[in-house]
Amino acid sequence: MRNLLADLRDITAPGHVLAEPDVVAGYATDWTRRYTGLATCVVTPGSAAELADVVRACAADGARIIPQGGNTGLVGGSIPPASTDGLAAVIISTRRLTSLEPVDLASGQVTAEAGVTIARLAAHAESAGLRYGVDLASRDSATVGGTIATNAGGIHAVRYGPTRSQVAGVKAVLADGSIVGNLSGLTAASSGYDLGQLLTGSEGTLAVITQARLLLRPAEPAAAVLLCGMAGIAEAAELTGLIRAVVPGLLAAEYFDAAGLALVRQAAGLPPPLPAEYQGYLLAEIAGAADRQDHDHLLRQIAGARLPGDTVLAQDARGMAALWAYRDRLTEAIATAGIPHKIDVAVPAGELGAFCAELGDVVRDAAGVRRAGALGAGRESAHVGSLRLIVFGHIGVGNLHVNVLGPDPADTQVDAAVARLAAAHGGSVAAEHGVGRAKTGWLGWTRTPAEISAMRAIKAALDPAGLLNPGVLLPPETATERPERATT
Ligand code: FAD
Ligand code: 2HG
Ligand code: ZN
Repeated sequence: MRNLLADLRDITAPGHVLAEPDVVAGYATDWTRRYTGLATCVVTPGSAAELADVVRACAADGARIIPQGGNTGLVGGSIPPASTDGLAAVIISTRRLTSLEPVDLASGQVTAEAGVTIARLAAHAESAGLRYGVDLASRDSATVGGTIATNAGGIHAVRYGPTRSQVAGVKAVLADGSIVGNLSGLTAASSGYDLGQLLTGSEGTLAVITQARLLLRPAEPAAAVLLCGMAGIAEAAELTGLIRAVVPGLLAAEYFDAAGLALVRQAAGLPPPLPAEYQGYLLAEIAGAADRQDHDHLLRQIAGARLPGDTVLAQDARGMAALWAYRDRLTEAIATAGIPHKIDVAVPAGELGAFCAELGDVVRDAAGVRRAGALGAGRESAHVGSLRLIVFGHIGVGNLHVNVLGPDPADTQVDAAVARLAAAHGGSVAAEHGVGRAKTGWLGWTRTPAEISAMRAIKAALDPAGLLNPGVLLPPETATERPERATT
């Protein structure tokens, strides 16, 4: 191990192999504080070539390699394993890979190094009159490499798709230190397997991404943000469908529940958004129409599509930001209340109501809380004793974030029960946050044995020694059952 540290120090400029325990511990703990691991050191290479040398040195030593960007991931994928088994574990941080090329207006694309943050990329695109299609509340820290590795979704996925839809090419370092990839941005080219798309969503298990060629979109400023109060998620899903049908530019459709709103209001000191209180809230962001008349017509159509409830509409930048605050600050607000269990799932639009109707009971049973009557069937959110359930997410793409406060952070019963419920409703146990370390055991509820075997074969071909992010994404080698479909 001493030799490995010396080798890594020979490769990088002075000060870029961090081995002080306190510093390493900071990198080895995730954003939520729920996941923590053991690493020998953190290396911050200054170029792709240097990163390749670091990977080669790790491979020669049999050291595990944990790629890390902004460390904002929520499923423990950027954190080393908790036990070393006598092997070294090296976190390779991309925080020095920050070069950003000028926007190529002819192709509407840009090339960015893996450590560029999403906020910087977005500002860069905007300064060229374009927009980057992925935006998320972690924008100031989340990186190009990390968002590609997780196939991040975010608030505009309903309009532009997840990160996968923005990737025109990547460059990456494989486990043997070879550099592969293509940044030509020639989307018309088709000459075999698309490594960029293969690495998108691979969560650091197949290669370390060093650079990416990304598609940009036309600038589409928001013209209005609506916040509607309603009886629950089924109504919110229905209204989302109605708005989608009449609005050509639905930029975001986000849901949050009463429990989430209460936490945000408390943490951020915000006033109530609507005169009355509701079980659920839909926030919709709409792009501008061609002219004022069209725009007014559009709003009248949306108003016509409204379900019973209450709506507030903002059309100026300040008003829109004020409404977004109720949604954007949820994760932060939850973190102020404890270490949450975060279960990021995808559920088909038509099943969202049934999923949430069962969720309270499922969470309470898994957490071992007695039936106190406080969480009646059909209620989506509640606070029972020390158990708090908060449901929100990107309803326009069926992506829900179930957050549970109360159960011991080390306990996984609640997480498994919620994931199983999503799978039983025809959904996915993992969505935009990925599988990480948190969900490997449940992958078989969502993917078939043949698919998992194919993924293992790809992993074995690209990383035969299993050095890249071991314990992330792929399940342990035991059979996993598929749940029965829920009867609702
Ligand atoms: P990290 O957390 O460092 O790593 C995440 C995974 O990617 C790990 O498996 C890691 O090994 C791998 N990885 C990182 N860099 C590389 C690389 N260069 N090459 C190969 N593998 C790599 N996520 C969403 O999808 N949508 C949201 O709306 C959203 N909102 C969030 C809001 C908050 C407040 C927070 C804290 C998180 C949010 N997230 C969201 C989760 C997180 O920001 C995303 O998962 C993001 O993609 C992680 O990027 P990162 O650079 O921080 O990656
Ligand atoms: C969001 O949509 C993020 O805000 C974080 O994906 C979700 O905190 C969460 O559970
Ligand atoms: Zn999200």
